Amino acid sequence: VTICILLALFCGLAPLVKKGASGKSYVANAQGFGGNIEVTVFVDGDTITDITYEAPDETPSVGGVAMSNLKTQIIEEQNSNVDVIAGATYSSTGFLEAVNAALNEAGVVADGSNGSKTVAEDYEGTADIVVIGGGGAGMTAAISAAEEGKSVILLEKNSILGGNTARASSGMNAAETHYEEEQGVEDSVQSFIDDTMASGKNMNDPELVKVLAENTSGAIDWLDSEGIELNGPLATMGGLSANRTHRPVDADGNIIPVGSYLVDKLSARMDELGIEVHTNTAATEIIMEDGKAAGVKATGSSGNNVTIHADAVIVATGGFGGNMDKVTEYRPDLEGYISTNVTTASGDAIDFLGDLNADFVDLDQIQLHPTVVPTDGTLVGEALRGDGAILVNKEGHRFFNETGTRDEVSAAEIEQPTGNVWLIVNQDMYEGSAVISKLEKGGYLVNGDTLDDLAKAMEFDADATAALKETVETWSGYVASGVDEDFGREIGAVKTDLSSGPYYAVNVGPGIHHCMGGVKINTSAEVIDTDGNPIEGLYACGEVTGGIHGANRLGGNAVADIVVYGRIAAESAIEYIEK
Ligand code: MEZ
Repeated sequence: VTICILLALFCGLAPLVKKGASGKSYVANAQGFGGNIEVTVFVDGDTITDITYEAPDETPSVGGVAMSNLKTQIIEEQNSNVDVIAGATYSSTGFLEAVNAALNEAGVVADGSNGSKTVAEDYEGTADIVVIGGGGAGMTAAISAAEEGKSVILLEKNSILGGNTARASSGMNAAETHYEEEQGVEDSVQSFIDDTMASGKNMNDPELVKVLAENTSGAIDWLDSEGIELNGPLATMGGLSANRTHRPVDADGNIIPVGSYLVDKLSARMDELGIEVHTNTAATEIIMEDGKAAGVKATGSSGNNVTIHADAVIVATGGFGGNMDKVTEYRPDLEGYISTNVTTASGDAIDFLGDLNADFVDLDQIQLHPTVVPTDGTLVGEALRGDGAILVNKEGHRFFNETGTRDEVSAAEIEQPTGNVWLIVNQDMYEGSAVISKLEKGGYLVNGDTLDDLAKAMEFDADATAALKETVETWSGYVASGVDEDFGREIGAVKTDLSSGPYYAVNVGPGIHHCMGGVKINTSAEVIDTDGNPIEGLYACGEVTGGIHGANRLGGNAVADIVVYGRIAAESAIEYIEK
């Protein structure tokens, strides 16, 4: 990062680095996960402070206290009133987004991650390819194109890169990979297809699904080649008939959230490749010349005009699950649900692609994820259920197969007395899982050495406490016998029988998570218009597209989608440019 910023400063790009009120050039980079983030502040190209900020245990991982502590600490460390630009490569349940927002509020301008730029003045640039959206799909496309020697400019509406990818916790589904072979998992591309179609209620576009399934193994190899290794223990999630969820681990072998890992690694690679990134920059219009996409018009942070001319445009703006107006336009019944989405998943592409007569499919297919913290939308990863967590209602009873598909489990939760339920794990699961420790650091877990203690922490009455103890004992028996006599859950992948404590629980309920619908594409990621023809030079990938996931997406298939179709969009754009 330092090298990039120094290069930027010494190579005549200085006007793109913001000057603060003090007249100094400044940029900060923050990265990390869980309660810990590392913040590096550069002023005039020199590192002036390099600190690790640990959110105090009593501090929620989202909230004013943590943010103001961070700001104070930066200022104290610097011992001067330097202007700071904070960028974050990772957003832990919105933590760093919140940090950025706080710094912004304090009059400190967020400048995006890894030396990316927010340009306050009108700006005009040219590249071979412009990518709109800096989540996993956009970054994959940008990197793939840059590695083939194309110049790329990426625009991101948020102040940081990552989009909803940064929030994915569990993993990436892939079939017939070398990791599956090494870990003795039997799987097939056909099984991936069958599971995806069944979960999507056959509303999916079968050609798009086939291409997704056939390319997941190659996507894992590509990630490997980028130094992005999903080499942890393979897991399962709702609706999967094999342990095909690939997860990353840290240096100590602890399972870590897939999204932050990907975002950290992909954004670092973008840096290495020198991809020009404009954060705080929202696309408003695709420039068309002679019926072909020829660039993008966007609005920067100060309302300034950003115009990028390019030979091809890749749209990777994500869904609209962060925009309740749009969600309820298509699904009035979802009014009032919390969302796991970043607010910049706002569906702007529906407008600017709609202006071009692009076709859209399944916009009313919006997924509720069953394990979302109802107070703030924090996602509790689905792989925890695959690994052995159970769900109980406030009466202490299990009520459904925890590894059913998301639509089924969410619907079952809505039927429960409060609509919210408890996800229960134990110390066996906590060991080796940074995913669980992250939830604890965030203040989301209650715990108890015994089930009585846990029930007390969950404020269960005597009947519910007795029921909880019976539920766990019965469940342990099912794990031992290999048969869930109540709900027919597959026991194979379960790693603990929950028979011993200490125990931990998190209150969860359904939350708006994924937009299955979006702009229509073909298997080359070309955007299709309402007459059924590709719009020349225009490509789309990731959650902005519709048709891949049908009526219900499988957990872990979005991460597969962004890598597979991000790469395809780049390949198609390159082929088009070179023709
Ligand atoms: O695919 C997802 O949405 C995902 C990985 C979410 C999760 O539960 O972690």
